[in-house]
Amino acid sequence: MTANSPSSHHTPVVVVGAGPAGLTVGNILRAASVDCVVLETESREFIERRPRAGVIEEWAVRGLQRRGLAHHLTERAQRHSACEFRFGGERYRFSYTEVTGHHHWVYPQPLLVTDLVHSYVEVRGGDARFSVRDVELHDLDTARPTVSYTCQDTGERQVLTCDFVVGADGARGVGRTALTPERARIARHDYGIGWLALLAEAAPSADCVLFGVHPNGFAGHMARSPEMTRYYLQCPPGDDPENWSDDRIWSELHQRLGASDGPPLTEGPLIEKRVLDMHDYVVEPMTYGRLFLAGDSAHLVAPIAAKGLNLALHDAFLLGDSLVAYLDGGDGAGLDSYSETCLRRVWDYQEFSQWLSEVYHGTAAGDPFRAGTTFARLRRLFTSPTAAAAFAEQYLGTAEHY
Ligand code: RFL
Repeated sequence: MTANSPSSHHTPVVVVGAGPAGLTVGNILRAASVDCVVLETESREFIERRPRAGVIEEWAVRGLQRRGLAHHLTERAQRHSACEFRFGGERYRFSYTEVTGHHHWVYPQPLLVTDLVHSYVEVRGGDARFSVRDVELHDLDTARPTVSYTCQDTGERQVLTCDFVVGADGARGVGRTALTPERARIARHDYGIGWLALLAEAAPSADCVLFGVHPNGFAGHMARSPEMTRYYLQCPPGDDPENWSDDRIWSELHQRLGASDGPPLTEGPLIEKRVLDMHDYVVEPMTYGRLFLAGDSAHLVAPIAAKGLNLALHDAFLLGDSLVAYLDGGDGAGLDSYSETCLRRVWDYQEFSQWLSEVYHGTAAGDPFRAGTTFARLRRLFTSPTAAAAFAEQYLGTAEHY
């Protein structure tokens, strides 16, 4: 099929993927009256319920606010000012707000996606096409790329011609696969570790994120809402969630997050149980011709330091603003430097995740040397104000320059 077929249509930007990255770009374009089409393989109902992230950095919320996208978030999200490490049966609270004056926002990703879809479709009149199939990208190295897809309702093949394609379709989409080894380098890192990711219909058991550093393996506790808590348990990579009965899960959580003076965990039904293999990748550069990747399609960061959603938003702000500058006024400087600017923060966050991974997992590696250095890292956070300030800056993403 060609761009001249009867079902073809032109729009300045096609955004592939309605996750936080794609929807934020779409909203920025629509706010500047730039037309675009957002294509999404899942239904609207599905993406508005898909549970994932929850921790959003302050600069990212400010970025959403500046673009009129954080109204509900700032009304409903919780602010967190500390995290707590638990090891050797003791609690070590790290009050990052005391160190930096900054905090984290906790707002479930499905709520953010719901807000972004609503703003894009109902408020800004954006064109979003859900449940599409077989999306393909063509002619990306020309000034007139096309995107084709099959419409679920009619079964017909549709073609969109455009000036730019935004590949915001996550880790398994077509955006990343378009960046073949001849077009970009993909750097990968595998931690060789799995996490059993759990969602419990249970109130959070603490007013902050908990990191359990235990000889059995890492355990994490992250509030999502007053009724919902995310837990993680380190497990072998590729482990079958069926190996984890509810009783085994709660028993391990109690052990790994236990502390002599800590209140017991509040248990509840486990509504999600899946194994995530901890790995990262970075696509460099994040662009090819008229294709610009944003979010997880360009860089996957294991949820160790809760950075993925934040990086997706960072890309989207830069890309949305740069596309508007180019399409409105012919200023291409932002698009030219887009990949390089994003990647500086991406690599910084990847490095921090790697550092933190050793803190979480080092004591359970069965290697007394790694256990010794892990405890040294932990002790340093609570004895050295300089180390504490550096950790807080990385944890909150508050460095002045990347
Ligand atoms: P998304 O959210 O994956 O959205 C991509 C969208 O593209 C659609 N899609 C396609 N659409 C059209 N054509 C195709 N061919 C398509 N293929 C796919 C998908 O259906 C989807 O709707 O990517 P985006 O926008 O880049 O956003 C990235 C974030 O979702 C991700 O980084 C975070 O969820 C990662 N993450 C966390 N990040 C944080 O910053 N803080 C956290 O606390 C945090 N916790 C997590 C997480 C990710 C997790 N999982 C499931 C991997 C916890 C978990 C369990």
